[in-house]
Amino acid sequence: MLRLFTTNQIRKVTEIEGDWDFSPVQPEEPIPQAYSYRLPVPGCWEMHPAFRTYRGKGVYRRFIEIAEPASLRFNFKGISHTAVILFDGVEVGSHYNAYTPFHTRVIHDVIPGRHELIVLVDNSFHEESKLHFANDYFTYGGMIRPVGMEIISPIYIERIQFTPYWRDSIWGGEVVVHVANSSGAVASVSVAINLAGALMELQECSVVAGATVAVRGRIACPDAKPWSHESPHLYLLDAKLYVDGAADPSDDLIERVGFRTVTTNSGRIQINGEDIVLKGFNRHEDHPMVGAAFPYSLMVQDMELMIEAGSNAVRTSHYPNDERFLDLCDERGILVWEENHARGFQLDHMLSPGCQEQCLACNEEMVLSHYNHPSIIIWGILNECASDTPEGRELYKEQLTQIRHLDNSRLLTYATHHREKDLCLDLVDIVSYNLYPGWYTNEDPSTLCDQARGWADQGGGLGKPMIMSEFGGDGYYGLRDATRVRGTEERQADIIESNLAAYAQKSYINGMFIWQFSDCRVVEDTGWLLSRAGTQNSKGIVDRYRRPKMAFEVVKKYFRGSHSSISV
Ligand code: ADA
Repeated sequence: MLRLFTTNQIRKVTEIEGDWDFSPVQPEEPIPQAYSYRLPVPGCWEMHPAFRTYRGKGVYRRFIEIAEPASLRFNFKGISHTAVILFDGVEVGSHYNAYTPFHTRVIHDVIPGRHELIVLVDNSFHEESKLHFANDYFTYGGMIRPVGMEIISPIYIERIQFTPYWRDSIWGGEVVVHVANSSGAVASVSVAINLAGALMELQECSVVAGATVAVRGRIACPDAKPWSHESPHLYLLDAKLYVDGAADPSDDLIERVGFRTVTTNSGRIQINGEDIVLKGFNRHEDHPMVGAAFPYSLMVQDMELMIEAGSNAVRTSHYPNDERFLDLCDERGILVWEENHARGFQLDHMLSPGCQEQCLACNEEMVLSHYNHPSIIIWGILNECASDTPEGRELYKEQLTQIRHLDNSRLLTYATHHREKDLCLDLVDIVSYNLYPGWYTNEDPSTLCDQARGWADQGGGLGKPMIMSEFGGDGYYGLRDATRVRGTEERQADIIESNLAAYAQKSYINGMFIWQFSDCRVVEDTGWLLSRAGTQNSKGIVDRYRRPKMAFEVVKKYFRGSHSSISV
């Protein structure tokens, strides 16, 4: 399943799921002589007994049958972490970063018969890989997210960008349809839009060979109902492409959108003009049975548990998520802070060759591919990186400027642990702190929170909404002890209770994200002084198998509102 709704009626899209041939390869051996394994796609190779801890290169192969002459394009939702794609031995695409999708180029004039698709994958850590390295989560290997094959016309809709607005007491939207021309000749194109019962023709324009054109329009939708946490109304936006005055459309793309606005005012966050307090979890896409390759059923399980705990929000720490999970957030009305892929970069790492470029590429892919999800209300960048240095500030600034340029309709933030030393708070809409009172320090959460407000006010965040973006502590599932010592479920529950009790009383707090939803696997050799016991980060309020710990009930008590003034 690529998405939770049908994205095309004209363009033929099929998922290439199931077993692929697989072989690990030596660094200097690009294509294997033989394939001894078969691995499921989507899937992580760590789930196979032979590759539980394999870090290196591997090659996937699949044969494709084509019935009629066609142009093809492949859509890879996520390969961890570097990919090179070969079609009949010819390179047709490449990509770095596990957590953002990409397409191959259009492959023209594919003749009927059997064709070979090869994907070279690398999950090794090395100097050029700045986003993936030994970290406090796990970089799996393989084709971790779905793969689609499109039979596509040479002139096609590349993407749609929909920005909703509320004007003169009705909902409407700005629609931008990007049309690409991979043919050898200039073409004249027009687009018909159908959205929430409203129809619109986007003006005819020409697109030269090899180029892309943005066709724009504004559409009023008087019958549309707003999207919100309580009532997440969704609408299909159907775009049909007409080329050179043809009577019938030759391509289409269907997006699913919602009508809502996101603003800040008087130090608070508003959805559709109404103040909101975000109550949620930091979530890694990680599960012991599947690694990072979540099937839909496990996404739903996570979602239902988070809803049961009373949350209305999720932070996709620390990378863009599988789009099916975002689709699910759209459907269930869960508000999303989606984050680029960057955790814990020191300044020298940020300044090292390639790092900023890899972040910028990730930002662009994240924003452009996930632009239409009404659930996403915040873009986040660079978790706990060097926002306390002038050089780091320049890099934060460049990335935030880039995202504002790509999307001016959402709020921007980053999670900092630099306390009074942070230098970038003036650059964002929301101030977000990762502080761990009760776990990494013995500070009182209420006093610390007031202090943090003071740092924000002094440091460029005056008058801005504030979120406690991470707090919590380790709790080993099943370790219960009346002494309530560190690591017990009791102590973890105490820490989370004291944090939530404090933040619930602060009128300037607009959001709280518990670290973390579930325990997650971490890379064994992080080189840190204190490695994580059991190679897992154990701060989940459910364990890796989603069994609730004692803290789960505490969260429920606060997030569901019966024991606090947290209101939504
Ligand atoms: C940081 C970081 C998280 C996690 C957490 C912890 O705040 O953002 O990824 O590592 O600390 O558990 O210590």
